[in-house]
Amino acid sequence: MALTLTLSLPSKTSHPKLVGKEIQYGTAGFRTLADDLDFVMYRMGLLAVLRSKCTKAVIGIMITASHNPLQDNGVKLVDPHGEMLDQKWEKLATDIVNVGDGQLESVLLDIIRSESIEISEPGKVFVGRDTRPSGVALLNSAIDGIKDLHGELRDFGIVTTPMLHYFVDESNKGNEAWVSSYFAKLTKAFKHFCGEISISGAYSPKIVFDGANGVGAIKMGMLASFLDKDFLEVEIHNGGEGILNFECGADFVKVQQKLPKGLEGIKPGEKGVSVDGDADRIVYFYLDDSHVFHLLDGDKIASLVAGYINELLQECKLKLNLGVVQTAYANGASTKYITENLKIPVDCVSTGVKYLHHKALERDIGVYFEANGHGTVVFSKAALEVIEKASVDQSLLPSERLAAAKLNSLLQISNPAVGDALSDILLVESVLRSKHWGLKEWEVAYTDLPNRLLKVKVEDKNNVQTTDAGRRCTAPAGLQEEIDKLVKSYPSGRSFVRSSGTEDAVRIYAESDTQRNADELATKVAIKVYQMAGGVGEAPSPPSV
Ligand code: NG1
Ligand code: ZN
Repeated sequence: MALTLTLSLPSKTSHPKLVGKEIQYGTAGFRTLADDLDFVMYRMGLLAVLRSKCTKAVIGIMITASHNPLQDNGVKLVDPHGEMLDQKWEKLATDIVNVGDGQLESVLLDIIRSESIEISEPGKVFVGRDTRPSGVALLNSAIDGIKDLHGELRDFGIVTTPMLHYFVDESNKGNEAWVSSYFAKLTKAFKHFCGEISISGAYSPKIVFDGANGVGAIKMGMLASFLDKDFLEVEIHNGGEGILNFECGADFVKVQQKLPKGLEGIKPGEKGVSVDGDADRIVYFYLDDSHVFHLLDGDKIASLVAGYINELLQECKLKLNLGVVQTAYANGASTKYITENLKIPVDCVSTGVKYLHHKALERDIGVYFEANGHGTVVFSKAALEVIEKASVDQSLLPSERLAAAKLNSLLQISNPAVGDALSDILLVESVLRSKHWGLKEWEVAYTDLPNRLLKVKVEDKNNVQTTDAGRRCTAPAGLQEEIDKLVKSYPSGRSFVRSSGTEDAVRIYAESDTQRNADELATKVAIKVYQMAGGVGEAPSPPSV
């Protein structure tokens, strides 16, 4: 039957397309200067309604540019289970954003046809945004798009990215999706886990919290109000008085490997925790007695949490399949420790949470973390049932039942939809409390290989193409061979380059036996990228040796 459907888009003329270069739905959706995003938001509002009609489920729109500077913003769609947008639809998103105003209706009709969308289905969209002032106008543009296709809207206001993912997931499961139910679920499980464990040894429930001047600070304040100080004592810094992500937050601390602004007064041994601008990443840190800075990043969190889950599985003698998922940015020492010491299998996948999440779902229990502190624990329904059953199975030893009960509440603390800084803090604190550890006791498991992350601007980042989970470079021709030659001359050397999915740049990662060597290797590789992949602006400075 011929489709006679036509679309009228009354708000289209208020959101004209900017004439500029193509933009792509990248690792975390569209991300660029906020000033350039008005028409993108409008079109994502339209697309979200179509995606909702297509999946017959609630879809999320999150407006954030995460750890990027204040003047940036971005948008990503959240799929029905709270996961990142389906890859086929990422392509549709790119198509819809890059067509001229004149073709917009016909591209939408193409999607309706090719995806067999029943236009009379309801379209339900949840929206949320971080604290960026630009988010208000951008949200209104998205709402125009939602309304033009007669979608229903629920606006959660300022929320963390993982909260929005959680609300979408819960709502589609038929559960309540309220801010209060989110906090109640996390804190109930945390209290249940910690209630039986006294505070002793090197453990302290106090954290010195860097909120990156963003939504994480607001929501941490709310989370803390559900917990008294015997559970978690939080001293909040960078609560919004300064500039978002400026010299603070998880990305700054991880990349610069130093204290964030505002936490200069942290005392040796105190637990520092930084989140990023939309609170989906965390890193821990502390100063030792000589005021030397120590970082405990996503790799350390993965090893702590997976190691502990493994211990519990052994104690309750459940044969569940546990695995860790990392990316090429994981420190080589962490991968070695997890596989050789903990004897837990590790998969390496391409950068981007969607890849980690999907790989982790292949296990009964999957722990995934990017080195930058983005990650969570996921588990199958069947695994949870086995654990729940074991926790009350009178034929087991009391110690076995107890281990299963602990595992059960630990899994309830995680946000299974996506990496979540707030739930990750509660996870880490649960494990540390259970082991009576401070950060030093956690840190000694393995020593990070010194590393350096750099970036280089090039004319077109698509000049750099990679394979093997981003670890080998296939274009420009000859670059990989140059990297291989450089790597050979550094003890424990490893380096790779890939184009960023969130910034207009090529990233360079290097590790080696000393910080000096890691820095030198990273700089030499950066110079090669600059020379061979069309570097723009100032060339990376040669190492001073
Ligand atoms: P890109 O810009 O593609 O490297 C960065 C992070 C990713 C992921 C996304 C989403 C690094 C090296 N890369 O991606 O791991 O977190 O941002 O925010 O940390
Ligand atoms: Zn983020």
